[in-house]
Amino acid sequence: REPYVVSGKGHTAVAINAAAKAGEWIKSRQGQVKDLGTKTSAQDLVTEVDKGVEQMIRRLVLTHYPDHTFLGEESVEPGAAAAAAALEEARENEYMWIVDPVDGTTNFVHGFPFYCVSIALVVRGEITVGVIYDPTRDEMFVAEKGKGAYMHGIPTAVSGETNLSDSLIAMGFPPDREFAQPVNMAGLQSILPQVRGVRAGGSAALHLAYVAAGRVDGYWEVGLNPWDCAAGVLLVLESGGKVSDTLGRPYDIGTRHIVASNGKIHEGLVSSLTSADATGYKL
Ligand code: 2AM
Ligand code: CA
Ligand code: CA
Ligand code: CA
Repeated sequence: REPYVVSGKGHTAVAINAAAKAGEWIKSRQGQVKDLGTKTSAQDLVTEVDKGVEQMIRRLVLTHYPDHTFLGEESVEPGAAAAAAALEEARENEYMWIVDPVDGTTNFVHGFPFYCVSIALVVRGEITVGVIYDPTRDEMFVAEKGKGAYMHGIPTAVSGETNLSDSLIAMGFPPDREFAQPVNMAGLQSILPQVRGVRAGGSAALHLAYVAAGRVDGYWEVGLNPWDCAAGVLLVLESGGKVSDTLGRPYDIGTRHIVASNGKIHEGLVSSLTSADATGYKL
């Protein structure tokens, strides 16, 4: 394997190091969860590994940058309102780390090897570093604002596909039955007949990394939080792709309903979701 580091710059090296250590630990715990709990619903899972890994990453980051703000999924009360409030508060600091210790907890719990660590650094509202690490495949995706995106030293690039009908599309089903499930069913019904295939892997961050790497042509999901998206969004943008909300408006760190693609099929995805009233927004 090529070294993980894109440049010698401190922030990126710290993010990569934390993601690598965290990922190694998560992988070693697969199949050995001791404390399985739930959050907003019986489908919204959390384990001692999610909490422990978040503490580990927090320590690794704050040792280097004690003045920075650390926003981690497991340190925020569950629910959209608490997430928005935590983001507002964290935004007051110039430097904000946004971390999802395990993205794809349900997969992790079941031993379905599709989960990752996601670490982003936001500087004055701009995502400047994005790191996503898949410990199962030992794949480290790294993006730096203005400097491109890489996996183990090799630049990642979105696909060149221009036809929706030849596209492989990823989506996600967050475990929110009241809000997300009806929206997702409508979206799936609209998009599935128009494309080559649809995949729902269960990790928003890893799906975004796969858009960046050209492994899928596009991806959409509603009801996400900043820690699911921030790192992956920079990966997609630095790989030549496009990210917006489900109505086609520019992505912002508070965007919850997201479309990411190679750019060429973006308009098709957005208009399909809009015409099916599957954007997650009240139209
Ligand atoms: P997680 O594994 O970190 O919780 C699956 O479609 C995606 O939804 C995953 O990225 C998953 O992240 C996320 N997710 C899980 N529970 C959620 C919830 N209650 N609300 C919003 N997103 C959630
Ligand atoms: Ca979670
Ligand atoms: Ca997540
Ligand atoms: Ca998580």
